[in-house]
Order: sequence, then structure tokens, then C-alpha cells
Amino acid sequence: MTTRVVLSAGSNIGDSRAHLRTVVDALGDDLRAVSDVHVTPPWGGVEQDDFANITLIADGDRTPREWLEFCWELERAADRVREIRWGPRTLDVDVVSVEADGEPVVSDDEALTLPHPRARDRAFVLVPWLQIDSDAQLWTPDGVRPVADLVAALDPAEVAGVHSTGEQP
Ligand code: PH2
Ligand code: MG
Ligand code: MG
Repeated sequence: MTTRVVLSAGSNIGDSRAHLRTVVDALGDDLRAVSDVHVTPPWGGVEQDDFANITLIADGDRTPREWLEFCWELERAADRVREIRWGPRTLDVDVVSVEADGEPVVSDDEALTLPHPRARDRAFVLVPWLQIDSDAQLWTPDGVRPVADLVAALDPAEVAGVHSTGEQP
């Protein structure tokens, strides 16, 4: 099954850029686009260092479940420890959305809810995504929405907090 995936990766422990680079390297020829590294204030209420975030688009012969396992493998390789929810981490790689045959995969599976239910609320996912695909669309329970519209609906202060470093991971 060839699918298109949008991934969001974040890091705020250790050499964040190197951790993000492992995602790019693991995608290899499947990578279609990767945003610049964005510095983003922590989302979710846990006091911690800023994150470095990227959003990536890839095409590959993976099912949604296999994309999730791909993400876990990268987190394991970065010695990711699951401690505090929304807390600091060496590497977090989330499946934002998957398209199969050009159609969004919608799933409320407990292990892999698609699209990612909080992606539409997160400037640190959407702003880097728009950088690499200005026409990006995201399925939401209210229908398919342009990512640009979702960004416009966010708190402007949150959007303004997301800064491109101008550098690739
Ligand atoms: N990841 C989280 C929680 N909060 N905040 C930012 N800015 N970036 C992240 O990647 C992030 C976060 C848990 O997945
Ligand atoms: Mg996450
Ligand atoms: Mg995660």
C-alpha cells in the first residue's frame, strides 16, 4: 500500500537538531518535503525548554500502523523515555495524517487516531506544514479544511511564537 504521510517531529532534550535529522535520514528516498527547524514555545502547560519542531511529508509503502511503528522506532533509537504527558523529550514523532489513494484515512482506533486529533490546534505542527505545502488540507470532524484557515483560527500569539530558524534539520 503506497500512502502519503504527514509527520510532526519535536525535541527539547539533547542535540535537538541531530534528533530531528534522524527522521529525515530514516525516510530516505520516501521524503517529499521537510520544513525548516522551527523553535516553538512548549504547548500543553508543562514548564520546560522550548522545542525544535519540523513537519515532514513522505510517500511510502507503509500502512498507517506501519507509519506509527516507524515513529516509535525512531523514538526508541533516541532513548525516548515516556514520563510526563506533554513533557520534555529527546524525540517525539507523531503521525499527523495519512492519505491512501488520495483520500484521508480517518480512524478512531485507540492506538492511532487519524488525523491526529490535536494537530489542528497546534501552531508548532501547522505553521511548519504550511511552509512546505501552502495548499495543505486537513480532515477535521467539521470537514476537510485548508491548513491556512486552521492557522488563521488559532490564537495569534501562539502562531507568532513559532519561529523558523531558516535552517534545515
Ligand atoms: N510536543 C508535546 C507537548 N508540547 N510543544 C511544542 N512546542 N512542541 C512539541 O513538539 C510538543 C509540545 C508532546 O507531544
Ligand atoms: Mg506529540
Ligand atoms: Mg507522540
